[in-house]
Amino acid sequence: MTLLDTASTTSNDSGIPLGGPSLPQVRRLVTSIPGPKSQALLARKSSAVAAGVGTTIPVFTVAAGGGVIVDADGNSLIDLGSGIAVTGVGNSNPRVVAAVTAQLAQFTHTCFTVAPYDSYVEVAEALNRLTPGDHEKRSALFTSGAEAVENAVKIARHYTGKQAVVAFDHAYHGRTNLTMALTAKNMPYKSGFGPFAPEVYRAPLSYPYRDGGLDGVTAAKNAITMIEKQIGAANLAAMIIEPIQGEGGFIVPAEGFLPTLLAWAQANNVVFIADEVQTGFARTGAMFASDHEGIVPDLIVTAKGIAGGLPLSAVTGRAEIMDSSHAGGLGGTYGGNPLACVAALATIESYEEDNLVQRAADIGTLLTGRLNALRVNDPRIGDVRGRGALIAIELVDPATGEPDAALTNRVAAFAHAAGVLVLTCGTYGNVIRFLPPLSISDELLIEGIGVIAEALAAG
Ligand code: PLZ
Repeated sequence: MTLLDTASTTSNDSGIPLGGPSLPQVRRLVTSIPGPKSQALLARKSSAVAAGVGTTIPVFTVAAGGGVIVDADGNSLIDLGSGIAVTGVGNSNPRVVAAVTAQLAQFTHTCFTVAPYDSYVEVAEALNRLTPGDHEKRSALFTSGAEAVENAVKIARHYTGKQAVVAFDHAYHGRTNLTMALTAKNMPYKSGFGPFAPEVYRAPLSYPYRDGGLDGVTAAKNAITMIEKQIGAANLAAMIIEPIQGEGGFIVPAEGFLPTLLAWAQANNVVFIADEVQTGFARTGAMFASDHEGIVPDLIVTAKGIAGGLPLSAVTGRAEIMDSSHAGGLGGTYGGNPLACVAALATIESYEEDNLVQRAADIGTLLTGRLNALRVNDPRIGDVRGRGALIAIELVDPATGEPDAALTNRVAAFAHAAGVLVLTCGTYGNVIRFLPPLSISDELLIEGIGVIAEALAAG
């Protein structure tokens, strides 16, 4: 059983293909996008689903696996988004399907804080082993990324007895009340949804493409000065940062930025929280993005890629910090649901046994090579950046360097119409990001980038 097993296609009783790696790995359009069935479903969505819940591509999924998504009309699209960096091991990964199917027949829920089960403990052990640093660690499991971020902040406040929290420019940490406060971008995440949680402060980031290439240590010192002058270390419980910013535009900070912040935090009894919700689990060509700079965060928040598509998140960190909260202080009905836990164990097994860290690194080499080749002849591609299978292009007006969100939207719309699912991001809405499942073939990746090239040529 491999990630790209091309066994014959199977389908369910209604003739709808089953997902997983046996789906034909092709881009194939049999209708325009959206086709008639998706159009009918979109009309039903408008009358049944709240308008605030948007969608990136106007088609409805019926099956997915390997590197494709099949829609209700039978179109097979190249998946360059992984459901926002979730299905690293591929949709309906056979290991995950087998583990979840077996668990479904045993029990579906008891609530770990009521009647515990071993898979939760095993996930905690795996996280303690895999996350950076070989010190004594503990983990706690939750359901969404935002919920885990909230818990990391709770734990840091309880441990330090302090209240203030620093987040950074361009940060994204979620949509709940505290995480909206931590998130930087107003539209669409925050506008009209306040008031926001207090004691959240924002520090400047290192953004090499837009800060004149300021070196990482200087950029960190600027942030530290702001923190010392405006908040004071004596009031600061935690500093939270994505080692590579995700929604903010796949911004890789200059070398030295993260280690300088971490050293300052540790010298000042400030808990350093790495939000690896988007960057974690092989995605960047290392098990965690923190590994690229050798930093060992006090707490690390994970979700998305952890469980092959089932909802699970975690906070992992130093035992003395994690154990400081009283029993009953952390929890939640669904945190560490048994289906999600066995999915995580199967997913982690796939990352390790299918060599997906190396696969992500190879995808990065392929993507950056092709995108940099496009950039040579196209000055609208201002920057190509990222690590591993987390790569982006920032589109600009070549004359002024100003962000070009309109071009970005046109490129994404062209790609969607041509059967390539690609996501945008960035504070200025001018970044196209590539987050393919690590189960995608090189052929599909190359074809997908070819469509992006056509989209750019079409302007
Ligand atoms: N931290 C770094 O990337 C989720 C959000 C998409 P949840 N990013 C995708 C959207 O429009 O809602 C994310 C993240 C980082 C936290 C989160 C939040 O994770 O599982 O969406 O709550």
